[in-house]
Amino acid sequence: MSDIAERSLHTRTARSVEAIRRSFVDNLFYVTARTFDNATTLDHYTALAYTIRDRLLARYIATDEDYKRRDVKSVAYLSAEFLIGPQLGNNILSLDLQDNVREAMKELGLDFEAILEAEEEPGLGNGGLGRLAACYLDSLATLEIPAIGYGIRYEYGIFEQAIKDGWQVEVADAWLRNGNPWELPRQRRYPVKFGGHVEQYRDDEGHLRHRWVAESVVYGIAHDTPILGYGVLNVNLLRLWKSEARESFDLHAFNTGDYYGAVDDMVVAQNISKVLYPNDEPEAGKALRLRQQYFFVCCSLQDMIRITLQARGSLAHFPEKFVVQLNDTHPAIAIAEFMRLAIDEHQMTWEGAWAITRRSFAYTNHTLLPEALEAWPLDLFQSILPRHMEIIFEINSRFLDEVRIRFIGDDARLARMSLIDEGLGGGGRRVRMANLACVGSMAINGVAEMHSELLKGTVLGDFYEMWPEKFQNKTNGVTPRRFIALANPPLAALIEDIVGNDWLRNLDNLRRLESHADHGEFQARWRGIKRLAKERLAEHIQRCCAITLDPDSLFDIQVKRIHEYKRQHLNVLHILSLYNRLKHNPSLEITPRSFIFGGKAAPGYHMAKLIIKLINSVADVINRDPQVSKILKVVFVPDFSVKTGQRIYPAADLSEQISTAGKEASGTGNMKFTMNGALTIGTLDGANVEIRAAVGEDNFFLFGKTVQQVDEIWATGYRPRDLYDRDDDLRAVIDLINSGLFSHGDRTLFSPLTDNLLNHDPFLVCADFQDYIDCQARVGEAYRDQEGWSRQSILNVARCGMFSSDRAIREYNADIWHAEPLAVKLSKG
Ligand code: NBG
Repeated sequence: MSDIAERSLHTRTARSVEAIRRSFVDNLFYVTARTFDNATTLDHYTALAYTIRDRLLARYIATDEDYKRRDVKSVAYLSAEFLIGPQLGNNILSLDLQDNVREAMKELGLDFEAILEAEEEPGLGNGGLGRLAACYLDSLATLEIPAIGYGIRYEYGIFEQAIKDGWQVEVADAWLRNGNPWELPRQRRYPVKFGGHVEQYRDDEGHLRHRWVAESVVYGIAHDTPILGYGVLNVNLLRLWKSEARESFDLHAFNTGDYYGAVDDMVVAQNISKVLYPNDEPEAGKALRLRQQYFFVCCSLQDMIRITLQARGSLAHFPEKFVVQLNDTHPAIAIAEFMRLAIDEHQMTWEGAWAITRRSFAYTNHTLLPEALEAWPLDLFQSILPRHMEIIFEINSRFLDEVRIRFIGDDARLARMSLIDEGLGGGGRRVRMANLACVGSMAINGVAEMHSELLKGTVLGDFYEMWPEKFQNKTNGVTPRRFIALANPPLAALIEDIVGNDWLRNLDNLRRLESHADHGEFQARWRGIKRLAKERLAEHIQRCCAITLDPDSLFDIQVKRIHEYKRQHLNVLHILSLYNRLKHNPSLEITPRSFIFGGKAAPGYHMAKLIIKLINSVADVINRDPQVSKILKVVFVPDFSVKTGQRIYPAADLSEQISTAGKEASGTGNMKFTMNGALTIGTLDGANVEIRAAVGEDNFFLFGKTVQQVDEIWATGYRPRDLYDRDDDLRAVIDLINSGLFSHGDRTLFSPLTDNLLNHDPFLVCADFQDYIDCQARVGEAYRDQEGWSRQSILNVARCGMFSSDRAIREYNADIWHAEPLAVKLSKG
């Protein structure tokens, strides 16, 4: 105790400007081996990062000790992705050291913003799913709920995107090349087996048991990143596993002279945590991906079991020590792995182990797209995880017996619910991971109201009929700490002026802004802040893309992964319709707009890459057109990430959330834009529905077919070409793309895209086109009334409280996890 007290005392004095300055200079010397004269901005970053890290360690250790002493139950959030973003600014915010650090850097004559900018973010996720996991860790810590995020320490995260000649080019993301001040490599390591076969034997009491004789073993080594709560002392853990060979090299092989064979083994083992798979491609059945999933799940469960045994002495107490949330199906193998560990290694009975499993696991589904539902080829699964295959067969046979009793004679249902897809439609037998997750979990949730409802009626409908009580909704949320306070300090300051200082922990307090929505003076300050953010983004775009934007124009922004269902091409068609109108009538009064895009396409997704090329080609023509470019500009900002996002969200006037109804599970970018005062143009899809309800129908630009109308269109037969024939605007823009204007005369470059729109149009771009164009005209009109627009913008922010991830986490905890919050104390602190 006195030990902690001493350390906390140390941190107290260490908070002064003077101490930060001294410690920074020390770290510059002792960590980076630089002096003030020859240090680069990156060195400054490293020195400051260590300075901040030193100041959070007392909290980190106190949390560990308090959690242990109080024998808490923890939430284990299992996720193949954590997109945590840059850490320095966030940790400074959580420690409430912003003013002092800024002052210390100023005294040293250093540019604090430039130092923050030097951080290379860990891109350990693809998009919304990974970022959601990071927001949830932030809220768990802030709400003082003991939690560990478990995942993979990919050596290479999501690729960096460069744009060459309008095309996306992928560059490997060597994010660790400058070191990583935030991670603490740990001694803790666990063995993970792969391949081989299973033997049966009788134990001393004569029970039949199974022994997995593996073909190879790798080790998982824990790397911990502290996750600080805001306004509290709790520091939770993000524990990521790095794969390594059993020994640095195999001594036996070495002694027999096979040095290179031993090196090979090492390389094979290290490959497991080498690189994150980009998503949005149909499941390719990649063996390495399955190994990654099993690898991190196996290490994580061994870690949880160790902690349980240490605290309680018996695995039977697991549900009192942990509740395990499966972030999509990527960690669903945990159900079978827990059974294996319990039965084979801890000698539990099947029934005992299954009862614990069903009390401990919960599953979040993040997509309705059938092609994104994971199903592993059975042969592959069998060869990598032979023991798990047996266990899954056993779970399945017991489960299907239950189904048979409930639904007598319903063979079609049995086939649909089976954990094994028998592959009768071709494609071979497969293991269905979503079914495994449903069968082994106590709770199943979707991520927005509409998505949760659709799940019950479609992909998980059979499971809903079997266990309606398991199904829940947990609408996504995002952390206002990062997406308002860090991303938009001037807005945060204005909010604080009006609503007081507790809003970052109680986002509903933003309601107090409502009464100011009509105040002229307040509106003017509001517009000033938006203007500032737009100028900042314009500077960034000037630097990265050499395109000049007018901060007075309407900033119309769509940033997210590039996917046909998200319909970036619908946005492009609107731009082209404006272009056509301006060309025909140069004196036409149109609200000046800057169209800003950003987002990565999966490397193997050709249509998405063609959409990027189209955006850039349209940008080229429009931005160079002396007449049109006075009114319209188009930009594709390369390498959209958490970091660039923090610059982009605050600058938006209009947020594009235009997915085909029924396709976007929730969306979270929509919430980040709303929090920063953008108005949304959107369909009734995902969380848009709830955003519209919260901010008010009058403050949201709605267009497009509803889910029901979409279903009807498909049921009655959809012929996009008829729309093309009938609708002059639509025909004009599609013809324009095919004219060669955007492809140096090549009329075929974009035909995969336009042919698809005319012949199939799987995401109903043509069907929603006219409604979208009309709605955009209303947007342009509304923007001309700056007072009216400001009022709506203020109301959007005032009413966005429910989209805080704190609300989401409170709901998860109340309805699923039941973990007791524990306020960490620094004695004497
Ligand atoms: C994504 C959905 C988004 C949702 C995030 C977070 C996957 C599989 N799903 O709509 O597409 O906001 O998950 O829930 O990445």
